[in-house]
Amino acid sequence: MRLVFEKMESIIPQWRDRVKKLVKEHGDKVLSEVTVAQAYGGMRGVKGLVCDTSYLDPYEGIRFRGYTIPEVLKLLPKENEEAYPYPVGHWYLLLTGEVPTREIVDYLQGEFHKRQIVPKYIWDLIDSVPIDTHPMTQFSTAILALQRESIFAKEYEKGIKKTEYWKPFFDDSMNLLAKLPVIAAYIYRRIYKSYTPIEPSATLDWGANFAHMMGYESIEYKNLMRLYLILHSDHESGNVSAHTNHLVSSALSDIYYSVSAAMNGLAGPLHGLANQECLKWILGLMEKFGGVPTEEEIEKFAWDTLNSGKVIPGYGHAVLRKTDPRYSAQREFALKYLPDDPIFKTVSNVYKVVPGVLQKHGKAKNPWPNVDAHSGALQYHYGVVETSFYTVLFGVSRALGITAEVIWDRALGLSIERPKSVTTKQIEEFVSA
Ligand code: CMX
Repeated sequence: MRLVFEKMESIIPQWRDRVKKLVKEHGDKVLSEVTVAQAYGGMRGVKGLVCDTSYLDPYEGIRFRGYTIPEVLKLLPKENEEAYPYPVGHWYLLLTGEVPTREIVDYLQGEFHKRQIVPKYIWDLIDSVPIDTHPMTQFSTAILALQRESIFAKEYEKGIKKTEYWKPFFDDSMNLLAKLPVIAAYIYRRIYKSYTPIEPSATLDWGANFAHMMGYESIEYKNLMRLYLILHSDHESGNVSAHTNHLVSSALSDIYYSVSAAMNGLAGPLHGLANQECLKWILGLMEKFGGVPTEEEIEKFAWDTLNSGKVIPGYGHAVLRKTDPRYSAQREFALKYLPDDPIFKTVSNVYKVVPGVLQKHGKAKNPWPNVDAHSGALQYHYGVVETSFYTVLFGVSRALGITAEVIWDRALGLSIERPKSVTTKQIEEFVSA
C-alpha cells in the first residue's frame, strides 16, 4: 500500500479538470500588468506564477495550504502535547492540502527511514572537496551528484507519458528528502566536528533524526529542529529558491537538478544566507559593546552598517509589509525556552530599534524583521555556533516546500517557463511613442 501516492493519485484528476476549465474559459483574463520599473526591478509584484502549496499575504504573512503557522503547529500530529509537529506531516499538508492522521505520518516516516541510505560515492565526493568550501556548496554538490539515482530521468529515457511525469517526481522527492538531513549532518560533522559522522536512527522522526545526526540529543533542540523545518519550508513560489526550482524543473530537469539549483539561489546573502549574516551581525554588535547592547548602542551600530553601504541582515522583505510570522513563532519559542539568553535579549532589543532606523533611513519598503533575524539566536543557544552552516538547515527545510510544488507542476502539466524579454532600446521607443 502506498498511502500518500494513492492519495495524490486520487486528487490530481480533479485539479487537472479545474485548471483545464479555468484556462479554457478564462485564459485571456489579465492577472497582472508589467511596468518598466518592474521589468528592471526584479519583477516585484508581477502576478505570473501559480502556487497552491502556500500563499504569502504582505500583511498577514504565510499560510500553508490556507493554514496560518499557529494553526499548523496546533493541527499537525506530534509526539505529545508539548512537542512540535512532525515535519513529514507538514510535507503531506503541503502536498495534499489535508492535515494527515497519525497513521499517515507513521507511514511517511517509515518510508523516509527506508530511503535514507546515501550511496558511498556521495561521501567520497564530499570528502574530496576542500574542507573550507562553504557548507552550502558541499550540500548543493552532493544533491547534484545524486542525480544519477533519478527515477524520472530513467523513465523519461524510456518514454513515460506526460500525464505520468509526477509519479517518478514523487518517488525522486521522497528519496531525496529522506537523504537530505543525512547529507547535511554529515557535512556538519565533517567540517566542524573533526569528521565524526553519526549514523541515522531507524526510529526517530525526520526532524529529530537530523538533530541526532548533528549530535544534539536534547528534547528541546529536537523540537526546535521540527519547528525550524516547518517554518522555512515554503514561502509561495516567487522567492529565489522556489522560483529557481520551478524554472529548472520546467525544462523537465529532474528533482536533483532543480533542488540543487534552488540551493545555489538560497546560498545568496539577500536570500537564505541572511541567517548566517544576521547572527554574525548580532555577535559583532555584542562584541563591540561587551554584551547585551543598549538601545542607543544598537541605533549607532545600525547606522554604521547602513552608512557603510551594507544592508541590515534579517530585516526587510520583497513581499511582506509587517513582522514575519515565522519570526514571531521563533520568538515565542525563545520566550518559552530561553528568555534569559543574552543573544535572544539582543535580538529582542534590535527588534525595538532597527525598524525605526530603517524608517528614518527611508529606503527599505518593509522595516520589519524576516525569518532570518531570529533563527541563528536559537541555534546558537543550543550549541550550533557555526554560522556558516545555518543556510544548510534552511535548505533541508526549503526542500519540503519546493518538492511539493514541483510534483504539482508536473501533475498539472505546466509548460516550460519562458517569459519574453525586451531590449532597453525597445522600452525607450515604447515610452516615447
Ligand atoms: N537594510 C538596508 N537597506 C535595505 C534593507 C535592509 N535590511 N532592506 C531593503 N533595503 C534597501 C534595498 O537594498 C533597496 O536599496 P536600493 O534602492 O539602493 O537598491 C531599497 O531598500 C528598496 O528595497 P526594497 O524594495 O524594500 O526591498 P527588495 O524587495 O528590493 O529586497 C530584501 C528585499 C529582503 C532582499 C531586502 O530587504 C534585504 O536586502 N534585506 C536584508 C537581507 C535579508 O534579510 N534577506 C533575507 C530575506 C528573507 C529570505 O529570503 O530568507
